[in-house]
Amino acid sequence: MRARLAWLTLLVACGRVGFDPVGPPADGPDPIVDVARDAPAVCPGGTVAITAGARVCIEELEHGFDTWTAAVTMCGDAGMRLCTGAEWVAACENATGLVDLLGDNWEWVADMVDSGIAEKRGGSTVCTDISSHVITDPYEVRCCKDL
Ligand SMILES: [Ca+2]
Repeated sequence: MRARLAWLTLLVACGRVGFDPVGPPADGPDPIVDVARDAPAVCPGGTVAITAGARVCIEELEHGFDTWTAAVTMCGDAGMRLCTGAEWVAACENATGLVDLLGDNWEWVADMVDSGIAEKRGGSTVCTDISSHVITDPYEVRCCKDL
């Protein structure tokens, strides 16, 4: 009897046995068998995982010069999006394996500074340096994807 009580106490402590006055959701997944939710996410090939508030995958290589609007479209067509300035800086300060990120040509990021003017990064040797330019001129592009 004491062993059964100890076992039951352990199950309750682990959340395997309990009292649910409401009951499970009518159409929701069973939390015990929903293992996919906890499966580790992996960045696609050619990208590196960074933490910029949330976990994000950023491309290792930049793309050639394009307008800001074309950059948004290109990243979207690849199932990604243009990196935000914060993501770009986080990658610059913490990630390894990224090519031509700093001290190279400027790269568009998603942030708009004003109507028709967007932010760009990477054209200096300091990660936090920022520039902006009219979106119709071409600069390099690097895409991100939520992890
Ligand atoms: Ca670059």
